[in-house]
Amino acid sequence: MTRTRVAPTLSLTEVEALLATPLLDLVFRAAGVHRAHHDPRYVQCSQLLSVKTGGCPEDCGYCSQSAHSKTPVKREALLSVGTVLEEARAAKAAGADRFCMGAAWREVRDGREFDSVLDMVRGVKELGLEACVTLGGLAPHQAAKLKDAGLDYYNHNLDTGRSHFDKIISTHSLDDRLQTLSAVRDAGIHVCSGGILGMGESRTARAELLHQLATLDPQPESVPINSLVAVEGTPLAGEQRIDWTEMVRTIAAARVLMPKAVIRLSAGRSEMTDEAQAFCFLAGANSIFFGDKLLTTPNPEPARDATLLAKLGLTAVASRK
Ligand code: SAM
Ligand code: DTB
Ligand code: SF4
Repeated sequence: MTRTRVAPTLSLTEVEALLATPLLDLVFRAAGVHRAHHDPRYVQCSQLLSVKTGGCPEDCGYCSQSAHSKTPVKREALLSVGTVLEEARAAKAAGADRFCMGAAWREVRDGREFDSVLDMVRGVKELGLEACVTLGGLAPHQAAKLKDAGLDYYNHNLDTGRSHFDKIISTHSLDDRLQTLSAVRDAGIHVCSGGILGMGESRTARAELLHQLATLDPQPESVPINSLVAVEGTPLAGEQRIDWTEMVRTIAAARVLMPKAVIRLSAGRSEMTDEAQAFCFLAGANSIFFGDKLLTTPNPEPARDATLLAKLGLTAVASRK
């Protein structure tokens, strides 16, 4: 695995200045960085599945699955390995190259359920897909078991900048999240970590998030940038949707700061126009969640995505010749 080392001197002020660059100058610069490090014709496509939905003890203010919020999402048991592998097969047939399984857990607990998740990872790998999981906090010995099962990526988002974190989540800290990322990294699993825009945060908080991600050493291999999907019953239900230019700006800055990472234009695409998404791809996004559902909320229809990619001359990684 090639690990990107960063200049240890990257300052928050520099990241703030980057984010404040006139939009078209920033996109132009980011597009150059993108083309220097990636083949811009390809888009990595991950399909998500919620393998354990709802009833989470954490109080993340954006989340439909928190037991602290009264949302339309019902608590469900862990899906069976067979059901999950059926979904993974369908995702592969539809053109996904990675299958990402999410659980509404605060943290992984050793036992039968974790053993089932390890079987899911093994099964996904046997299908010839990359495997990713997002299961909450993780201890080093659990990360080692996931690595042994063949896991490629662990997703654990920092969500927002340090100055805004405790306005959104009180039941765990940003440092808890960083500790899990260390366990993932030390086990030799690729790190997937990003955040959410549109939770009432300032530009400075967004700069803090990017600074924290870009100064991880090594940098994350995968960086999802989500736009809040405002869910009825959550504390952030009434939050105004973020302007599309802020999404483009943040993606462009992430691309400049983390040249080798794959940057994912993640949640929130259903509410974005094709034109705004095209701008995000130009600014350096080279990954999407694919399939008509994210974890509990809608994602664009696969046919709409296929049309958009074709119009832009982009190809899903799985169709790479
Ligand atoms: N429980 C685990 C955790 O929190 O890490 C894994 C599942 S959690 C749903 C995964 C990530 O999805 C969150 O960290 C957050 O960044 C993102 N997410 C959740 N709800 C969202 C929403 N309504 N809008 C945008 N992103 C969201
Ligand atoms: C990520 O950054 N975004 C995904 C994935 N990692 C796990 C989750 C998006 C969830 C959107 C809200 C939902 O569908 O519940
Ligand atoms: Fe949602 Fe994960 Fe927070 Fe639980 S820990 S409330 S599943 S984001």
